[in-house]
Parts: sequence; structure tokens; C-alpha cells
Amino acid sequence: MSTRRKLSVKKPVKLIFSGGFLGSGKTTALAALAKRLIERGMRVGFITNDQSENLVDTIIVRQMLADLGVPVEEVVKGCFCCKFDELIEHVEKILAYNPDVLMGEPVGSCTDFVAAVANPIKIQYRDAFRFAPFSIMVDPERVRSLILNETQTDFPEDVAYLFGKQLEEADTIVLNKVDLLTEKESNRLLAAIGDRYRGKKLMAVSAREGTGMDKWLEDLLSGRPGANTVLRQIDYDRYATAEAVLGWLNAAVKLTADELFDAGQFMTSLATRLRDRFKAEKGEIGHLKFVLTSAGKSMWANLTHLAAEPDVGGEKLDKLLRGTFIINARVRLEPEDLETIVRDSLDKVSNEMEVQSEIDDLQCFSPAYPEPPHIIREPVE
Ligand SMILES: Nc1nc2c(ncn2[C@@H]2O[C@H](COP(=O)(O)OP(=O)(O)O)[C@@H](O)[C@H]2O)c(=O)[nH]1
Ligand SMILES: [Mg+2]
Repeated sequence: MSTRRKLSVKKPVKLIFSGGFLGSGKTTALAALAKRLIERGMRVGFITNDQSENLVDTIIVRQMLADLGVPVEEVVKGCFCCKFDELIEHVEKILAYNPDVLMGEPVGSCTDFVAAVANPIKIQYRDAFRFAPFSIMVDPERVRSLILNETQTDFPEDVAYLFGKQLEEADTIVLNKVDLLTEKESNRLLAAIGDRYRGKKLMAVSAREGTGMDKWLEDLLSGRPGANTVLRQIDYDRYATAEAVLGWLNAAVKLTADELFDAGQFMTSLATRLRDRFKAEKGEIGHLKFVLTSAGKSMWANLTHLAAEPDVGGEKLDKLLRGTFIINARVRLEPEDLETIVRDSLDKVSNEMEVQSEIDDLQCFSPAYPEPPHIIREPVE
């Protein structure tokens, strides 16, 4: 194995990594779990991950957890699997804070985590860490469209393949957003998942409302060994195709105005306009996510389905003259088309609301072929 940094820890640090497709609720859930851990007197660190800089989640997690003293590190320009050495560098920074628990959110298009990340960590840093059960979160609507084929999706088969591989390597599959379901529907989806992915622990939670979260946390802290289900087989060409069908856009925009404007209205208008343009292009959304920050306060907006309305939250910012606006979009479109639509829609909404928008940084691309430096496909205790 190539690099080996020495990591010093007083006692083994619990690693709670939660994966799952774009928009499944990883950030919401991990932040909620972090708060619960802190309430129990534990020290927590957090690592986010994206294919590019300007990740909305990092800003939101920092905002949510900074007051609680949680260090938040970020691995960018590739998933944890492909950026293993960078991941370890950031883990090391967090270890300086002496955490009991380190939480990590792999990018939502990532799979083969156990072979490419967990196993190499277990082998190289055996004494430093203990993996909690590796949880994969799922959104009910994606279960219906990508596993059960009950609802229409414009994602191609390869995306369903990637989604299935994520579930296959889970120790625990967490059906999230049960606040949107009847109990009957939640049980039906759990039974269908259980039928297809045997031997997994199944959980039903609402990361937003807290239902089921304590039960999940008990399991994460139970000492049940985690990250044990290594994928025996995975077709990297299909995995790469699934990632490459997504146009991936991260942008940082400076907003200024002469008259006060409402951040919620600005983001809702932009999200709605983008959704309608994507719909017209059959550009299925993985995730559309905004955060607008001004004077240390943030408001966010989210959209994970073409049929949904934008979800807005955070601190109320309704009288602004300036702000920093971050856009993350993962959409099934060619990157150049995605970029054109985003630039065009941003111009239109800015004009309508008499806000000047100046793009400071914009990256738009399709994720590169995944090439993890380490792959260990044999089970590691
Ligand atoms: N209704 C509902 N929405 C949720 C829940 N958890 C997350 N969300 C929403 O789902 C969207 C994606 O959540 P996020 O945590 O960013 O997902 P990630 O992309 O997997 O990190 C956001 O709009 C969240 O507010 C939940 O339990 N119930
Ligand atoms: Mg996230």
C-alpha cells in the first residue's frame, strides 16, 4: 500500500459514514445525529465530500454545527474513494481535536466505499478507528422509481445500477423521509427493500422530524462491527456511466441590490425556473441545492425531484442588500446545457428581482471515471 501516515489517537475513534444517492438526506441526518452525540457529551468531527469546490453542504454543516465546536473538513474534486490520501489528511486534522466520533458523508454518486475506503482504513489504521455499521440512506421516491420501477424516471438504467450497488454494500439501509409516508407505505417499501437486499438491518427514519433517529443511533453506537459488506463484483464502466450522465455544477455568485430583497423569494424563483427548464429538457434532478449567506447567517433551498416544490429553510433573510450565493446542481444534462440554463435563469431572476448577480466561480462538468487508488475486495475484519 503506497502512503501510510502515522495517526495518533488516545483511543479508537468511531467512524460513522453514511452514504446514499443524491438528495437522500445524508447531510440532514448526519447533522441531526451529530447533535445527538454532542448532547451525550461526545466530541464529534465531520467530513464532507464533493466533486468540486463550493459545496453547499459544507456551508450548511459548518453553520449548523460550528457553535457546537464541531470541526468540519471537506474533501473536494473527487469522492473519498478516489481521494483516499486527501481523506486521511483531513481525518488527521480532525484527530487533532481529539474526537470520539468522526462522521463522513461520501458524495451521493459514490459506491464501492467498503473496498476503496473502509478496507484500506481498516488495514492501514487498524488501531485508530472502529467503523460503525455503514448506513445507506434512501429516499422513498427513488425506491419507487429506481428499484421497484413503479414511477417514471428519466434516469437511465445505469443510475439504477449505481443505486443498487449502494444498497448492496450497506450494513444498514435507512429509509428516510417517512414523515412523507403513511405507515403502510413505509412498511411496504421496507419489505420490498428487505426482499431484494437480504441480511441488511433496515431502519425507517425522518431525519427532519427525528422519528427513528435514536434507534438508528443506538445501532451505530452498539459496537456491531461495521463496513463489512464488500461488493464482490462491480462493473466500473457502468458505475462511471451512471456518474457521467449527470451534469455537475457548483457556482459562487455575489449578489448586490439597491433595494432590499428577500433571499427566500430569490431562491424559490430561481429553483422553480430551473426546475421548469430541466423538466422541458427531461433533465432529471439528482439534487439542486442553494445556500445564500449574508452577515454570517444562511438560508438554503433544495429540490430533489422534478415534481416537487422547492424546500426552503435556515435563517430568515428577507431584507438583504448583499449576499453570497452558492449553487449546486446535479442534473441529467450535458454540462454545457446545464451551465447555459443556470446562467440564463440566474440572469432572468436577478433582473426580475432587481438584484445584480456576479459569478465569482463556476465549475460545470461530468464526474470523471472513478479510479480509486486502493481496492481491497476481500473481507477485512
Ligand atoms: N420530508 C423530509 N425531507 C427531508 C428529510 N431529510 C432530508 N430532507 C430533505 O431532502 C433534501 C435533501 O436532503 P440532504 O440532507 O441535503 O440530502 P443529501 O444530498 O443526501 O445530503 C432537503 O431538501 C432536505 O431538507 C426528511 O426526513 N423528511
Ligand atoms: Mg449532502
